[in-house]
This record gives sequence, C-alpha cells and structure tokens, in this order.
Amino acid sequence: QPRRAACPGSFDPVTNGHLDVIGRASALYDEVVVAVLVNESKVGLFTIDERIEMLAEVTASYPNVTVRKFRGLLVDFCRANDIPVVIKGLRVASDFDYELQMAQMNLGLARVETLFMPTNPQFSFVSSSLIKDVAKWGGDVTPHVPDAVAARLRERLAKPQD
Ligand code: COD
Repeated sequence: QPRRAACPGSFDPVTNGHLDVIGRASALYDEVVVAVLVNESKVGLFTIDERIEMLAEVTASYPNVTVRKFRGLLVDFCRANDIPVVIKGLRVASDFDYELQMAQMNLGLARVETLFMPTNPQFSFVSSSLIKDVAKWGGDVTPHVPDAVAARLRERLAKPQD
C-alpha cells in the first residue's frame, strides 16, 4: 500500500508557497494528491479546470504528484482515495487558529490526520488573494508565482481597468 498524502486548497492560482509545500511533501510520501476544492458558492479568477491545468504544469517535475478536484468534505475525498493524512502549510501564527480547528474537525469526522509544514520564510507573506490584487494593479508577481501562472495572470487581467 503506497503512503499517500493530500495537499488541499483553492489554488486560485497556485503560488510558489503552495508549490514549496507540495514539493516538500512529495519527498516524504510515495504519492501526493493535490486536491482542488470545487466551491460552487465562490467565483474565482480562474475556473477549476484552469487551476488544475496550471497545477499539473507546475508539478510536472514531480512524478509522484497528481492533481484532482473534489466537492464537499475533504475527509470524504480522503476516505474515497485511501489518503490518511493531509499536509497544510503554516505561514504565520494567525494561520494556526483556523487550521487547528479544521484539523481537529477532520480528525473527529474521519480520523484523517493533519500535519503542518512551516512555510519557507521567503513565501510566508504570499497568498493567492494578495497575488491577484497585486497583479490586477500591474505589480510584479514574478518572484512569487511560477512563470506559467504569471503569464496566465497577465492574460486574464489584461482587460482595461477603470
Ligand atoms: N506557503 C505555504 N503554504 C501555503 C501558502 C504559502 N505561502 N499559501 C497557502 N498555503 C497552504 C496552506 O496550507 C493552505 O491551507 C493551502 O496551502 C491552500 O491554500 P489556499 O488559499 O489555496 O486554499 P484554502 O485555504 O482556500 O483551502 C481551504 C480548504 C479547501 C483546504 C478547506 O476549505 C477545505 O478543506 N474545504 C473542504 C470542505 C470541508 O471539508 N470543510 C470542513 C473543514 S473542517
């Protein structure tokens, strides 16, 4: 039985912070499943399929990483795919409060474990929402996202703003 872990998130879009956690997780487990939440009540900048395309492209160098979408509870996705553990990156202390609640809920719901991975400090201030805001107003996001994502952001946000 391969040792599997999930890296879940919205990934709208994937950043170098996400990628760092995914890459480090891939060195620790036989298989890492990047699980992209399909949230019908939240409109993203990128569609789920676009997010998956970008993730697949930027994780292509990790042969044991796959990208899947999921709906509903993360623990149901984990159970259906024989994934006993979820890996979450922690950026700052304030991430911990919410992540701890989710970890405890997921443990109680389905005995799914959560392991926290401290962010590489160079990415501790990087979030998808900040990236979208900076890119929207023409700021340089190239140090914080893979090149393929920077290109998609430019293309998506190239419309004139008022
Ligand atoms: N450095 C390191 N790690 C990072 C960074 C960074 N710069 N940025 C983000 N991360 C990590 C964090 O661990 C984060 O949790 C993860 O990447 C994903 O980040 P996002 O922003 O793409 O995704 P979120 O926070 O919107 O994802 C939340 C989930 C989808 C994981 C969560 O809402 C969920 O599990 N939903 C499913 C429904 C469910 O099961 N609900 C009950 C939960 S108890």
